[in-house]
Amino acid sequence: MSQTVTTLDVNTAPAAGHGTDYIRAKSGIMSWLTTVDHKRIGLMYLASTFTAFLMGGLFALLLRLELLTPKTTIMSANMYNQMFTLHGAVMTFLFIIPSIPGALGNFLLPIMIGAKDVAFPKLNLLSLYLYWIGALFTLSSLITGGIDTGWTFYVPYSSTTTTTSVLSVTFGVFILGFSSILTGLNFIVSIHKLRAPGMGWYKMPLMLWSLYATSVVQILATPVLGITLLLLIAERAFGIGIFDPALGGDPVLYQHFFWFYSHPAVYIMILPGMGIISELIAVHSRRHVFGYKAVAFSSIAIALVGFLVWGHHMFTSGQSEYAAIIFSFLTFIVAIPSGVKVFNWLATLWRGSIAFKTPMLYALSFLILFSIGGLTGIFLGMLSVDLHLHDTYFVVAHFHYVMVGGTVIAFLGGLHHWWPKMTGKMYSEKLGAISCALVFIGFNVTFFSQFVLGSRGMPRRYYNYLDQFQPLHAFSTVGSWILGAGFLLMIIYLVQSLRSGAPAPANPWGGLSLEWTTASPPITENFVRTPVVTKGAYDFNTENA
Ligand code: HEM
Ligand SMILES: [Cu+2]
Repeated sequence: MSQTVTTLDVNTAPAAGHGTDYIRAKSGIMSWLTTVDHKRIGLMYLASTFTAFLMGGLFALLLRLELLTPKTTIMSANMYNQMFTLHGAVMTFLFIIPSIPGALGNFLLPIMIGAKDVAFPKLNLLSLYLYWIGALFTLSSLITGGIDTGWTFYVPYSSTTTTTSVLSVTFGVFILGFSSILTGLNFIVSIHKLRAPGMGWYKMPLMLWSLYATSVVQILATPVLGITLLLLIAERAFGIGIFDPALGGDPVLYQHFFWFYSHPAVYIMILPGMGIISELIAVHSRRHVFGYKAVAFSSIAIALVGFLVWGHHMFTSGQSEYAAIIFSFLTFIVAIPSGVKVFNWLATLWRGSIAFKTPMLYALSFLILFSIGGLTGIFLGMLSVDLHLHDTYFVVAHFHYVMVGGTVIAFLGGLHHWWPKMTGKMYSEKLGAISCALVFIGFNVTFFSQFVLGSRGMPRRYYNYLDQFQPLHAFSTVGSWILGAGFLLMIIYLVQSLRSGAPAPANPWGGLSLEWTTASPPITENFVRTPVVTKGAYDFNTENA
């Protein structure tokens, strides 16, 4: 059963005149580098962002290895500063922001709305090229002396003091911003203009509402980061005196500009993940999502209220008490729409016929880890508590629970859910479950211990530390090895799946949204003819009745 009035098969079997699947339709590297097919662009984003993840992950393992002992273990203090800066910058700007919209979003969005491609296919390819150019500038610092400012590039250290490669890295991030804006633009116009006949807004999969909300933030917030980085570059290159107190500037102004983007940016990171979770929970429990409209509009609410809380990163910057109280209050407010999602996902699972396939295991892991991340965010939103926890490992643990426990886990769940559709291959469910368990256990061992470290006063970004913190640091480091083993096992069985996996059927999980009506992998044009939508994406009840 599906959203179309026609039977499932009509849109899967390539009819006469239609090419083979999008992977084999054309061959040769140039057919990829010049493609405007959203699916191919999605796959290239997947390969690029996953490479960035592996690079950032390697830096993380080296950081954790250094933290195994309170004194020098494997690297110098300078190297440590450079390593966490690049880890944070690579993971944030090259992996987590572009990964879900660029890879899964590009592959899925046109198919989910019943279209052949996004609204501006050439702009879509340009967004990928801008990503690659931005990545080259950012990573060139690996051979030009590194960067040691922290991923936030705070002034005046970044503008006047450090001798590391601030200009090339910040220029790289500046370019990456345009890649993000173009992706958002394409998604908003495609959703408004290219939905198949019959697909009203409330018939859209919730993944699309999340991508829509993400795109709004990408378009509205990213220009602020662009301007901030241009001013930093001008300050460093020409000493224009906008941030440097010695020249009449204000370094705290930089923090306002930076976080006015970077807090909404955490929603660019988490909203797409939340969209994936709605899909996984509905399909693998065969239940209509509880409170569809509430879940849909909570994405929009998160995107908008998320613009009002940036000051909670600056409670210790000397901002006025009134500003701090308002930012603290608004931070509690922004937690409400996230809570709505979590409770609606739980209500959806209730009495569902849950299939514990790998995607669902990741979805259940997300529910636990994201809740811990979200709740500890409320701790940090509390003025009196944050004064003690700011810049400690409690903060490091909090954002890893939200960004790794949330977004990365959702990304992996989505990757396993749509892998058969993207590649035409099945993977080993047994190895999938083992790897998910290793990731879940390794992650909690690595980062839960850091909540304890932070609450006992262990500062972040410290190369050496007091002996009393060593047992927990060592425990955390061992956790990072288990986490690394889980990711490694996943790479092994997914590569194996590409080489010798069983061919995937069009609809391995029994989903009802449009991507499951196409072939696995889909033909270049996606559909033999434009589908007509008569039912919602989660009408499992109707199907059962
Ligand atoms: C996958 C396993 C990961 C491990 C083991 C890990 C570990 C670490 C460690 C040890 C630090 C440095 C702490 C300090 O000295 O202050 C750090 C910082 C950071 N990590 Fe991760 N991380 C991981 C994944 C991620 C991911 C996926 C992101 C995604 C955005 C991320 C973003 C950051 C950021 C932004 C910082 C702060 C860097 C700074 O202080 O400038 N990490 N991480
Ligand atoms: Cu924030």
